[in-house]
Amino acid sequence: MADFAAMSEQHFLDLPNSPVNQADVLILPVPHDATVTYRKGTAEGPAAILDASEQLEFYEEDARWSPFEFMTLAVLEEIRCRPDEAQADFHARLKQSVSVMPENNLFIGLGGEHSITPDMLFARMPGGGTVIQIDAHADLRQQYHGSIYNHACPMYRIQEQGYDLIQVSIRSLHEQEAELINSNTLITTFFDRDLQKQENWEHLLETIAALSGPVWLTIDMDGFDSALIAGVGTPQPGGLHWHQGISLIETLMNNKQADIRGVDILELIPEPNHVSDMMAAKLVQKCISFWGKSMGFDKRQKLGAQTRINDE
Ligand SMILES: [Mn+2]
Repeated sequence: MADFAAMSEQHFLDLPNSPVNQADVLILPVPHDATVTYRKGTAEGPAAILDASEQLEFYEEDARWSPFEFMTLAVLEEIRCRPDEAQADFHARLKQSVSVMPENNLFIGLGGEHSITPDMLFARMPGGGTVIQIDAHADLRQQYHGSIYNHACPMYRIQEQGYDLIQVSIRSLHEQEAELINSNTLITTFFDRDLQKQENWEHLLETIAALSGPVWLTIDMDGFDSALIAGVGTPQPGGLHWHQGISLIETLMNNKQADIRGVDILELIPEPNHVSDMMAAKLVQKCISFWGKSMGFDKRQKLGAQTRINDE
């Protein structure tokens, strides 16, 4: 297990990787792009996010600290579908790989397409819990193009297992998905248009602040405004502003009753101008910063990853 991380040649913020069982943050690249239906390229997402992270400052301006003065991290060796590997076998292997990782850390999966979320989530919170999904699409199709592993289906697989689901920024769905939302009391959907009203936005943040128990946050990049994030495969007009996304993450990470079992950031297609890549990288940084500050890691000794390099 310990040399899992040592084998990885990828880095976040250009920082040194710690052994997996000593890292406060685990970042798993999953460059998987098997079923995307419109524009391809999500397999390049994880590497683009890690590349863009080199341009971030160590100082995180919202929580006003440098998380990696105090925290360690490990970018894990990526998990990708082998040539000729069946989709079911790949997804089972991904779940198995994540299930044997140490648990006392912040886990962040980088996609890749949205089909990878159930595997990581089932591995990290097998006993149930709440899933917060930022997404333009409901992703509640039972199957699509003949596969339950299509990127239109992950939230169906999750609600089917009895997890509570909170959907945010939804603005495109099939009639059957709308019927499922109406009939399944485990699903709470905050439609994008409704979130334009301040009272509904505040209700969403209050809902997140009141969560308890295991929680997973899945961020499909198309949940954000496509004028801001052009680098997605299935763009939809409307969507969250940057600062709304940050407020949501901050509210979740500051909720001490919530046990954050993992985050995933998915469906990025890198863009030549790097705006979308940078935004995804900065979302990773915000998750780490808010979570670490909430855990009180700023009171630790300064023995983090950043103290092992010279950033001048
Ligand atoms: Mn999605």
